Amino acid sequence: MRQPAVPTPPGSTAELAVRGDHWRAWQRQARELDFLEMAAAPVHFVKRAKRVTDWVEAGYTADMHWYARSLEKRLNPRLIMEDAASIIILTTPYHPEPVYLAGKKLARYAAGDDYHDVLLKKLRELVARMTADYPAANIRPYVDTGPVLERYWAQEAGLGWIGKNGCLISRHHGSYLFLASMVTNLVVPTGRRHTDFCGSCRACIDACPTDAIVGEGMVDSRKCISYLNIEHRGPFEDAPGFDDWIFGCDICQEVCPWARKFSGPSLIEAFLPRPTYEELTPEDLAEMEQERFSATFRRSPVKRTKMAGIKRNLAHLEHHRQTAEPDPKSGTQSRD
Ligand code: B12
Ligand code: SF4
Ligand code: SF4
Repeated sequence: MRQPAVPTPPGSTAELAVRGDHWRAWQRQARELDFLEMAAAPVHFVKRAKRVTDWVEAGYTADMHWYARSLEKRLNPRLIMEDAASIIILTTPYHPEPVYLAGKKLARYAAGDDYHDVLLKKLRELVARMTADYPAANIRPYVDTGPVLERYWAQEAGLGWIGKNGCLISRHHGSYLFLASMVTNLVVPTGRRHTDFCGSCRACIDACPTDAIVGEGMVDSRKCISYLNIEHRGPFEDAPGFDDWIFGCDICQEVCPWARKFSGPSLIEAFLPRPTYEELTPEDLAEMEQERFSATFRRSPVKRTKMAGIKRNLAHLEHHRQTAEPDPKSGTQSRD
């Protein structure tokens, strides 16, 4: 895709230039709201956009057709907000220890309440404060809910780098982090692009059981367990084993030395694991009726697959457990 010129935002006047003391006060408030870090990058047309267009053109979006529809906005934030000047990214950790649902592996990010709801609420509080300080401000907050390349902007803002596993990794906090973003016409103090620290390591690429990491930082969703057991609708055709993951997958982070060494606890109680999940048996889950499903997974990201999806995933794990063949990656009998 040709890189269009990005004009200077029309509103970059004194009333939109944020003073350092205001910025620091907002960062303090962000910490009080349980965000770990808050940093910003100046708006520009995404560099190395070909990586993203290649990802779409290769079919790596699988059935996430909404992604291609918003591609131009993802590459050029001025299509989201004409006078956008800065993109602000915030991080907060989720629970870093293994989590189980009915004895199966559950992605850590789904241990507690849905992060979209929890973080958007916090973000809106911050936006209210920022708008009170700068009435001419236009601020759009997103938590995975808008056409924003959140990991890209996090790296541009200096919060970490996009690892070969595709995740944003912080040198101080690992990668079990949620990202939240704001597109704004405010001109805020910006950080410096973070350099990559993967070096010659390729542990994530080697550990991915379905070979879904097809290039450095390039994940083919069609092969990724996290896509298949969360986003895919309908029955699985020729799907691989899921290594006992019932919802999501954390393998490419579990093996990452940065995630292993630097992950800290979640700061938000709503993200802690729910004890009821461990008490459930596979039979409970398989026989669950809608009413109990809705109560058990109230406010949880697991609801995204709906009851039919989670039962399908469970049946898939059970099927693979029965037909398990030696796992070529570990040389041992596969668990699923
Ligand atoms: C679509 C999507 C998915 C898809 C596709 C994943 C993917 N890798 O793209 C699926 C469903 C598979 C998925 C899975 C997961 N996701 Co997801 N997902 C998204 C979403 C909505 C868009 C991501 C996207 O734009 N992908 C397209 C690719 C092309 O974009 P990109 O990787 O950013 O592209 C950059 C790199 O290629 C990089 N690059 C350029 N050149 C080079 C060169 C090298 C050498 C490298 C390494 C990189 C690099 O620059 C490109 C431009 O930015 C974001 C939210 C958002 N709005 O950003 C969440 C998001 C990325 N997901 C998130 C999470 C937590 C997950 C899971 C961990 C959940 C789980 N446990 O199951 C897994 C991780 C799988 C993985 N290894 O990536 C978090 C990640 C937080 C973090 N610390 O990084 C996000 C940011 C949501 C959030 N707000 O917190 N996800
Ligand atoms: S989330 Fe799992 S399946 Fe997807 S790339 Fe990472 S290790 Fe592979
Ligand atoms: S496992 Fe190694 S290559 Fe993969 S993201 Fe972590 S440091 Fe980078």
